[in-house]
Amino acid sequence: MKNTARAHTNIALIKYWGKKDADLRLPLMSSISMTLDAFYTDTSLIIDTEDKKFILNGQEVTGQAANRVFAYVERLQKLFNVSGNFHVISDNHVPTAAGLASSSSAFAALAASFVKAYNLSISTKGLSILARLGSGSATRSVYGGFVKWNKGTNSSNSFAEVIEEKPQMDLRLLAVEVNVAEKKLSSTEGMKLAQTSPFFKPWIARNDEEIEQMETAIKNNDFTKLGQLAELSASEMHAINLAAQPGFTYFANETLEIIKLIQELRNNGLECYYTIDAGPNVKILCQKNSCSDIKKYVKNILPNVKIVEAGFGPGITYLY
Ligand code: 2P0
Repeated sequence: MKNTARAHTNIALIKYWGKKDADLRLPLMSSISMTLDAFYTDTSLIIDTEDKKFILNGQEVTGQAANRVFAYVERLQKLFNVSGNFHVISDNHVPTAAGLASSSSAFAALAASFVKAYNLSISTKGLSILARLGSGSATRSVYGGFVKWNKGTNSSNSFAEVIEEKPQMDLRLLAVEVNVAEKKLSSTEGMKLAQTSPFFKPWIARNDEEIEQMETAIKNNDFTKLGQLAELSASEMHAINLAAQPGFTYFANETLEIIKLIQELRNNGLECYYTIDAGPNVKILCQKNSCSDIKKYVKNILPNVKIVEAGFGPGITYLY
């Protein structure tokens, strides 16, 4: 029986950045993402063990990170009226060089391994709902390709669906890791603060239109429109953060240097766009034939950054 679940990370092209219900992780906006092939988490849930353990990349984890994982599994146990101690064994194949958060793949893989361990019969839609309870972005990692998370109005209608599972679009992502050791504000905390910004409400009001435009760009295989919309969504999110009360930013000096470079490359005819999450790292959206030139230009201004290239990844799979 295949007990290990594999989920890939995703990058939001239209951002999720605000909750209307923190406990249920119900978002204030719908979002659209691209699942990535290069980064994934493999997780097995072993049940009816003597004690409770979280083992990540071969090492036992304790403290806050372990407590979040335990609380999540216990929450699912309550929901399904099952019990028992358990071991969560995870391997994260998210290279530290990528500067990508792994909570999307981590909670999607954990939700899937829970369902498998207890032999529950649940649809992929149901799995997407369960993943959402662990981390909002995990709701999208259940599927591959281009994915949309409909915000919904309650826990049973807030889940993701596929827009295109195996997209034909010529689209690559270059994850550029900026070298900073600053402690970052978690997504959960950042999105709480963002709601104090005067630009937050106008942004929410634009969500339906932005989602519709992005879906159209995907359906039309329109890389230019997709890039423009993704960059705008990221810029809006980060402008909101700057104008929060108190204001904050995830940007480092290098983040701005790369943004300026991307604008300059575009002005010179090399088409590429940026998107940025809750950290200083920049993800560049580009087409296959321009990847190597773009990497070279980034290295010219920042020789020490690491760059990892990714394409479209699949949804949940079960291994072993
Ligand atoms: C996203 N990001 O849509 C957004 C856009 C970054 C920017 O990190 O609090 O880890 O667990 O629901 O899913 C989403 O943060 O936050 C996130 P929680 P999550 O991917």
